[in-house]
Amino acid sequence: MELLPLAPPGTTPVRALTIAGTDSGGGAGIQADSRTMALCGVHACVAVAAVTVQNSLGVSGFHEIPPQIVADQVRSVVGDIGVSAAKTGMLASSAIIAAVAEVCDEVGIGKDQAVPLVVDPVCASMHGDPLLHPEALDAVRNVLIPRATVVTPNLDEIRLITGIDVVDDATARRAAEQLYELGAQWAVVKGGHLRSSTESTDLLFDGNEFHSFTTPRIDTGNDHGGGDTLAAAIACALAHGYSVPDAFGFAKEWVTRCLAAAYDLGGGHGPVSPLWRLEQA
Ligand code: PXL
Repeated sequence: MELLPLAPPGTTPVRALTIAGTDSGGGAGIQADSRTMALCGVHACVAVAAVTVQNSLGVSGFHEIPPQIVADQVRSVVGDIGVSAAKTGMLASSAIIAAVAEVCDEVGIGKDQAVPLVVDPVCASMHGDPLLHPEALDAVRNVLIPRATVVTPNLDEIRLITGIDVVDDATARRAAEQLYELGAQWAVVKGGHLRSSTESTDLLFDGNEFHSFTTPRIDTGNDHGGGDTLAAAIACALAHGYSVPDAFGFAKEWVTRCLAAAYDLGGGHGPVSPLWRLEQA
């Protein structure tokens, strides 16, 4: 696969911003985003929206950052450092989503703006622990997704957001159409969680055409942070100037390599790992 270029030592890399939650276990959330960004030649700016208490066995609690502080982090880094792409992950509440939407409009992040926005509409951890208050689902549908250049829900999130149970190609297409109708410029439907196939096929839809991307399915119990890594890699490729379909194609190969390099950690699910890139010349 074609890797994203690293900045020569001492030169300023392209920058991207993640607006998301931390993971004390270092597997998902901002920690996954920052690792992928670094290894894709991107300087990661960070707006912390929530602090989770978690290890490899699950999330036992979280603390939300005041919405104004979340927005201020975005305003602060965009005004000084500048970013070429942004992504959202765990935003926890409708108040944080509203503050993020407002500041993104103000600083030019989002669909049809200067800086593209990848929205990973995080609702729950892989263990099923909630990371979004149920009251915030309407804000995800009506405030967050309409600002997305690309939206990247997993199948559980699609069920919560659209009510559609994706089980085959027809339901995947219907889900992509509904996500597009909610206002996303590009909708992704990830097939990686459909356990029935030896391949993982994802759909990308822009209201006109379905693009389909297939990689071998990597069966591993260690897939913590996979969704975050995919969305972060899309943001990295966009920051490097890729089109959305090319960015998605890159990100799908990236996360497949990261799944193949995942490692055991603690007593539960280990993280996908982008550290394989350190072995490349
Ligand atoms: O993988 C989704 C995710 C995103 N953000 C945070 C998380 C998780 C999953 O556990 O903890 C902070």
